[in-house]
Amino acid sequence: VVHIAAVNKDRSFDDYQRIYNTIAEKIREEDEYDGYIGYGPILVRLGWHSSGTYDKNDNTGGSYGGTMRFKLEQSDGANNGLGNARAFMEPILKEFPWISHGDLYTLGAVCAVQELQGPKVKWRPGRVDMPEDTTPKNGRLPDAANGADYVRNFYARLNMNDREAVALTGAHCLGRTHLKNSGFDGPWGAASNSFTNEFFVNLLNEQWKLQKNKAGNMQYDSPKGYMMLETDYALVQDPAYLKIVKEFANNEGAFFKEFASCFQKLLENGIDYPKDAPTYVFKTLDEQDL
Ligand code: CCH
Repeated sequence: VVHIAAVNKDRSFDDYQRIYNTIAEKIREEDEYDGYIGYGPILVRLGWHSSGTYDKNDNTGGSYGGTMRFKLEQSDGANNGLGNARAFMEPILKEFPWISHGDLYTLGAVCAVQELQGPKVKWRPGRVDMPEDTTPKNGRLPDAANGADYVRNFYARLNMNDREAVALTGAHCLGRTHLKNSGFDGPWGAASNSFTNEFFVNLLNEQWKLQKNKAGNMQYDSPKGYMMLETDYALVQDPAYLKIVKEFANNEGAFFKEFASCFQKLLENGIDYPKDAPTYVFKTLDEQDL
């Protein structure tokens, strides 16, 4: 399967920055969502789940076709709760009907990372909506009830090495788990709507205890009320992962740099960009005094 980015010559950086600003302003306005966490974290999850179906072995899945707009993909149990993020995007699609679903979902994730004080993430347009029969089968997103070997294998399918796997998981500084969505309960830390290296600091410094939650699933809990999935905790159980966790806990700049590059890679997996395709770095609302 080959997915070639289609660059829309009628659209410029300003057109995409306008969409960025519209999403960013809506995040700012609707700040009461999910106990005042806001929509940032779930927009990051929408972009990641749109991309996380990629399989490097046959180049299927990924963000290109925008197949997250179809019931088949939405009904994957791993996507429970993302209806709120898609509903957030509905009026944006109405206002900018020329953007593809894949471009919108990935741009939304980049916008959320940046507006929540994370690193600048380069973004390229050109994803094209594809028909329903190209939707990947359910079951390609990760299952949290697993250890380091599973995590390493999972990220290998996305063409990600150990350092990239650890950096990507650091997005769990954002948001929280919800019993009604995933059967897990609680946030990973205190600052659920700002992008920091707190996930790694908490992994190393909290007193973690593996226990069964109200839904009967195993998770690590700390006295402060934070949680870790088993796949998160695997990052301190495996010696190669642990080394990287320590680096990112001690050096937020190193985490930001790695996250910016592997998040772009995640969102672009499986897409061929023509040589003349533009790369955009969006300005935050703050930088525009908006
Ligand atoms: Fe994640 N994630 N994630 N995750 N995730 C959940 C929530 C978020 C796994 C499982 C879960 C990444 C990797 C993994 C976010 C970003 C990323 C939830 C709770 C589970 C379960 C969902 C709920 O209950 O609402 C597993 C397993 C992996 C594999 O290692 C990666 C990679 C990213 C992004 C780069 C974000 C953000 C959330 C919070 C969403 C919210 O609504 O607050």
